Amino acid sequence: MQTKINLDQFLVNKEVTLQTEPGLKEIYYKLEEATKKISHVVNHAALVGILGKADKENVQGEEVMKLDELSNDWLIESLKSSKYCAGVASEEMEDFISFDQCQNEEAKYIVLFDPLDGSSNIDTCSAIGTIFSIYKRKSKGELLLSDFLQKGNDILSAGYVIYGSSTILVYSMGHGVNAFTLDHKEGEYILSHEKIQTPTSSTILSISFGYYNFYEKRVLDFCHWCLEEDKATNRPLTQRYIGSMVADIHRNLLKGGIFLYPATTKSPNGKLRLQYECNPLSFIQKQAGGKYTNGISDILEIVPTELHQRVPIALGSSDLVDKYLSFK
Ligand code: AHM
Ligand code: MG
Repeated sequence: MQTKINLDQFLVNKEVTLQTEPGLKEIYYKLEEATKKISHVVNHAALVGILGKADKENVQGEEVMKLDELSNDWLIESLKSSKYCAGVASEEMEDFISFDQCQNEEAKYIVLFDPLDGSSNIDTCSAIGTIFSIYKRKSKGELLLSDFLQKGNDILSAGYVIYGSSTILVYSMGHGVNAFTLDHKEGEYILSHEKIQTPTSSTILSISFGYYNFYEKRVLDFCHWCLEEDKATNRPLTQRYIGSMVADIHRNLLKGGIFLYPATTKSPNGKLRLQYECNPLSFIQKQAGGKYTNGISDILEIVPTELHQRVPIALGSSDLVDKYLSFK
């Protein structure tokens, strides 16, 4: 039988980035700790009375679920206990948090996260996830807002944990994408997908047609192209849209496809957040050989001007992203 490699062993033995950034190892231990707890509670949510709404709205006026809050608290608690983590910013909080240790030289890293993406699926047992990215802070002493407004290309490491039929942690430190499946019995993330590469061509289209009447012409033209019949290019494409970005992206990462959350006439910047969702997932997609765009430029080159910035996004297999960009 093949020897099992857990995430901690993989990081120590295979992750070259740790040679220059050894503190990242501990940040990952903390992310593992928190996401294992989230995974457990997501699996038992109905039994421990934490399904449903928390009876408040987040900074963006969206409904907060009880599990959103709990996941947020656990990530903060775990990361706060690392001397290497200076502070965090979360999709669920208006401002970033500076930890006491931010005054110390060792506290080199900051972490941005969406604690539980796809919240609207929590109560119906569909896949949801935690998305994270780690940056090196630029300041010394007190943390500054500018530490959290770095462009995606400054990411040191990013990834996500999908809580689906399995719990899987997918990450990259800029040298490819690897995935680890949580062995619930052992309580360890075990290497299950090494060096993931997104197929360059695919037949999966992931977009919400609920906004059909609000998309710009270019998006509609692309969708119409996807739905045309053409055997040579395997069209029409199959439509798959869960409404949980992590789940849609994870499927497309492995099988190929294109995921779009474009601008609409009602939301000219789309819905998804640059720092918490689009940057980390574009980083992963790039590392897996796929493409990503806001329709005009390179998402990872956008310098954020605020903590909760939104951006339209299309990402996935390179042939489909190129095709999308060919429509004007
Ligand atoms: P959330 O972070 O509040 O869960 O919102 C983000 C989610 C994404 O996971 C998903 O792609 C999108 O919202 C779905 O939105 P819509 O219901 O408008 O299609
Ligand atoms: Mg989200």
